[in-house]
Amino acid sequence: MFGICKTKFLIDEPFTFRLFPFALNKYLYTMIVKSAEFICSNTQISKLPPPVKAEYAFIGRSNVGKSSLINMLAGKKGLAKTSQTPGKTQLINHFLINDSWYIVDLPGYGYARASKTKKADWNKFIHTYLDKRESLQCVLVLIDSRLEPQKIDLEFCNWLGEKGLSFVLVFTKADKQSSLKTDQNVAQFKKALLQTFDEFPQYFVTSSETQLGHDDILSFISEVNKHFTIPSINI
Ligand SMILES: Nc1nc2c(ncn2[C@@H]2O[C@H](COP(=O)(O)OP(=O)(O)O)[C@@H](O)[C@H]2O)c(=O)[nH]1
Ligand SMILES: [Mg+2]
Repeated sequence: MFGICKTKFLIDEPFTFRLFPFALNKYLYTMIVKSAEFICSNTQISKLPPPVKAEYAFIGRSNVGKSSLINMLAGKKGLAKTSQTPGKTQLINHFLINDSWYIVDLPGYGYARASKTKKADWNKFIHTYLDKRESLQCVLVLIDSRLEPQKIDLEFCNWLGEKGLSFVLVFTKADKQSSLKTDQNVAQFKKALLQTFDEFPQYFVTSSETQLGHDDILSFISEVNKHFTIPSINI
């Protein structure tokens, strides 16, 4: 589907990692979101919608700004719920955009007060979804642009790398500090990630307050959608 690139994952043996072949500055137009609707919440992988539409999983630490970003992209304030307090429910939420592709809202990781068992359950549930979902095109890993590289984010990226899953990075809340500070934190994250990867994935700097990143992310998704073909399994 995409150019397959051998990328060295330094901790392990070299592995196959899908890279997106198009550069950001090649995007010609922005997708216009005409409709965005909530389809379902699931606690069971077996009950997800059939994998016949391209889907994009949004994930990150609790409070990273995931719901706000989804609402911003969809142009609908109340679509994904936003809150100051991290939710307890572990749900996979599907939102259908323009009747053609899904935004998938995954539970946030790294909620400090969750018990060990809860964290293990989260891992199993999410890892199974990410690893097995045939129609998943890309994981958007949200990173708080105000922070220095966080171990939990790097570990998650490394897990995606080990599994050979395609991902891009989305740095959130950029309006909260100067662009210089954001650039510094992105550069630090890059440095940290390059200890285990030999290429830095595509990334976006965003703000749900100012809409920064809106056009670029939607253009990226629109480009990937062009290459989507319905998987022949499980239909
Ligand atoms: N200034 C600013 N605040 C944000 C942004 N994104 C999220 N927030 C705030 O950060 C908090 C957590 O956001 P939320 O979307 O609920 O995070 P989630 O837990 O990852 O879904 C809320 O108070 C949001 O208003 C942003 O881009 N800029
Ligand atoms: Mg949320």
